[in-house]
Amino acid sequence: MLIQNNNKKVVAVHDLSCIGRVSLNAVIPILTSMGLEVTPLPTALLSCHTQYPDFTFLDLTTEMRKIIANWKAQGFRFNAFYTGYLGSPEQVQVVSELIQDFRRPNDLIVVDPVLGDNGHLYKGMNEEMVGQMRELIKLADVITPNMTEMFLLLGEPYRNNNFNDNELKSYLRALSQQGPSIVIVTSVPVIDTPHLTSVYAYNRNGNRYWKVTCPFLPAHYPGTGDSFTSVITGSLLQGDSLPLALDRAMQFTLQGIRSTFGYDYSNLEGIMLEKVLSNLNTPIQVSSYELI
Ligand code: PXL
Repeated sequence: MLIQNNNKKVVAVHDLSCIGRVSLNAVIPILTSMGLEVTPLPTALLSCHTQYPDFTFLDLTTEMRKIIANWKAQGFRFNAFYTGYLGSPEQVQVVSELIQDFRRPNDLIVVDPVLGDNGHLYKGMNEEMVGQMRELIKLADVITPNMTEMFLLLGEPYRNNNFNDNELKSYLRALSQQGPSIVIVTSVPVIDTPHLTSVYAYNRNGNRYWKVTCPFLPAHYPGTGDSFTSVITGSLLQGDSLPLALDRAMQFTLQGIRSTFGYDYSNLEGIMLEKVLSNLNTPIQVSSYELI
């Protein structure tokens, strides 16, 4: 008897930043630990991520086109496409074509619309990128913007206080109407409770809204969004429900932050993934999701 390899294959379209546990440096170990086969499609090569005061940047758009053509010619197949930091508006176009060429009916398309944080665009991002990202999310099944990215995609001014559940639900619904059936918004502040942060999610299939809340530590670590969305992607590909995927991703990210916080350490390096990767193989202990 021939035994088939049923491993799921994920194309991970992110940059490779040598320093700092962001993008491919986070995505590959997390998805691999979750039993998925990762095919990286690097979008750019950076000496370190763009929150460092200085970095080198090699755009890989031309190489990406060659890699995709080569995969196409050899008939390679994948089960999921997960995109993150993209280096230029043209690259968004390349990724849209990749998805449209390769996607099969049961494939999972996850788009993390990496554009900015804390009300600001990341260095190198501009309005044209925002416009392109609005197009890319139309192809996605799942998107995971933070609050800044949510407002950019909706074309509304950024604010970060006094949200009630109904307001958040209408934002999630508005984003879902643009294409993705699942919308997950991260780092939502909790009214009058600065030590907590929430993730809100909407699944148009079933018309359900979910919320997961966890402690907020006053430290910023680049790449936590990449870790969060990698666990969501791995969890959904393993067959978990959306609320369970939310719980796993939230808990893993919190474990990573807690394992790092307290060291004499440059936060720019990101969370110490090495210390918590093995937690991805343990069953969830405490579930905290709510249906709202
Ligand atoms: O997802 C975060 C990220 C990824 N890649 C690059 C970045 C950042 C955030 O700063 O600069 C290159």
